Amino acid sequence: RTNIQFLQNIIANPTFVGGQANVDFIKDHQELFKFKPRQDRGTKILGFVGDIIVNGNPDVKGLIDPKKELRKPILPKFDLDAAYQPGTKNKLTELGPEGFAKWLREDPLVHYTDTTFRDAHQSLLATRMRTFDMLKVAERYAKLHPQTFSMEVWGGATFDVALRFLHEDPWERLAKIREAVPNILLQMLIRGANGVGYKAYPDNLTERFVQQAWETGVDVFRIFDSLNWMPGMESCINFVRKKTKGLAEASICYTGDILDPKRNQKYSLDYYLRLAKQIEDAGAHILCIKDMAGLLKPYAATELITALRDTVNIPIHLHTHDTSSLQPATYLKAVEAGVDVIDVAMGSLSGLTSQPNFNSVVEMFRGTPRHREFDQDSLNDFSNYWETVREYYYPFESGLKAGTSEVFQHEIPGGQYSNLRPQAAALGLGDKFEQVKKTFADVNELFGDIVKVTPSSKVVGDMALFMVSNNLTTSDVLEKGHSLSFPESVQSLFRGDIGQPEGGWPQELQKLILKDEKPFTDRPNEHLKPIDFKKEWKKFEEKFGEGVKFTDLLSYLLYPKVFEQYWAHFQQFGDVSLVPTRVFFYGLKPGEETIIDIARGKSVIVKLRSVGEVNDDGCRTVFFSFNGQTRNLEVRDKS
Ligand code: 3PY
Ligand code: ZN
Repeated sequence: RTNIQFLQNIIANPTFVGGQANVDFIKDHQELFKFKPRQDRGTKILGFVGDIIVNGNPDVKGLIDPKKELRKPILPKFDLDAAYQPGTKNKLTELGPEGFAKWLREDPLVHYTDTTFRDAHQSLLATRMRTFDMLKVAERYAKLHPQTFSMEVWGGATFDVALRFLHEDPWERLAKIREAVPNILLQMLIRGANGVGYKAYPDNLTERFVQQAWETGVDVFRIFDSLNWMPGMESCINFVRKKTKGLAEASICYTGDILDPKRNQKYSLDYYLRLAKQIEDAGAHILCIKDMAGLLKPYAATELITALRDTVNIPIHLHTHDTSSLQPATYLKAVEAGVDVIDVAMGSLSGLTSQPNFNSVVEMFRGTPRHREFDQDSLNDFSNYWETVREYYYPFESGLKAGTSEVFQHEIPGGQYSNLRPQAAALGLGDKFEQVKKTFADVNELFGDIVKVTPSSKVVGDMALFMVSNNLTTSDVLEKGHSLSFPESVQSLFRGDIGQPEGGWPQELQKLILKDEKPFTDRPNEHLKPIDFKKEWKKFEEKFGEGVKFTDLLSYLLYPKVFEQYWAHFQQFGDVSLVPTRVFFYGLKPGEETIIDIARGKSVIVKLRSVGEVNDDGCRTVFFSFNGQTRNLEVRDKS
């Protein structure tokens, strides 16, 4: 590090930069040996806390209610010395993926996936749940509920949001959860050829990503394609099979309504059965029915699950969102029809656009042959913990107060709902949200009735916002399309960048959108140059300096700009995932104190004494007590 600082000093030296350095340059410039003292972790974190106190967290700016009372969460009761009981992770190691899948298909009791650490907060709180709050209870959960099938903890939007808004390293999150949960399968959501992004990536990047995810802690890879396009999933299924000893769980995204003659022309029972067979033939260990918007109604579940059990031999995992509030009934019917695993979220983070209520669904089956026992008191302890924690995230609530059957019309995925509203508000369309939802449905029809899930749903949302902003109806689009400049994501969709929909794109509209550009129908990934990892690593290390890890390179290759910002923040403030959530979002008030565990077994006690006036340099002095010692910080006031 000293050598690096020395070199940095040289290249920043005006004589050197001016090209006048001679052989005596170093001898004549002793200041080159003056190094800025390295800031320790505590000082960096204090800098972050000072910045939040003076400038606020930009992510919650304008959304804070100063009167809001935030209680301290109570951790679930737990015997600290308890040992981990063997769970599904041990079973997978013992049986291998094929044997495990067979065991699962034959197990008579219903299994549960807990989505609290991923989809629940993605769908209710705009994906903002921090590692800090998860780690407080991860070990307890694993020790108290080892009979859980899996915990969904990673992937989907969490990767991007962790880096972009929470300034956290998603890989560190995964590694820490793995350490706390060694006995239960950890699950992630991967968007097939689009990885955890919104576009196609080179195949060898997805392959390395899958391998790294497995090595860091993922066991179950839930793979889907946002248009239910098999070529978008096949390579990913193969990567899981080739590079990991984990489970490839490939998905069919459910859309329409197989029992409604108006909605089942294209997305019929036969359509789903055909896909299921293809998924089994492609080598998936588990079939997922991914009902991302919560459209699978109870009696449709009976038909679908019964027919699927007859069509494939692999186990079936059902995922839904309770936006309509009907979905516990769907689980009832699905379990009766033989579904193997269902997705649920901890009580206080369940319902509405999230998954059905774990605690209550378990009770629904009590006394029936498929009931799996869970300690209800303990589940409720966890629910109470999350209820208090949820309050810290109130700026990210979607505002939806009750279930809505509107979802059967607009078909907006649960994970998108809580993001679409702020997206609309950012464009000044906050009071036109009803129209945005309606237009979302119109766009779907215009696009030829497509599967809507990230990233295709994001494009439908972009188009709906574009139409509402510009006061356009679907007939306007068809009439004036040749002179419209469509959003980039819409052009990309119709070019074939994220795959092909069932039945192809409506051709007239495709011409209007692409103008003279030619679409393609093969895999978009095949148009991308493979990554030369050796070369990229060298460039990456040169750019970001020592201290970077291979996982950082993967984050950078997926989200270059977002990673750059994350890295700059990390250099300045260190690992801010360690800061308690209340302080992370709201800072400290004079007299308030917080404890930050900056490393294993090392804590600092930070107390805010007062904040000074803005001085001539535009800074404020923040007076802290830091481990009992007075510490003053100069913080730029950005207001
Ligand atoms: C995601 O891709 O993030 C989803 O949750 C899709 O449902
Ligand atoms: Zn979901």
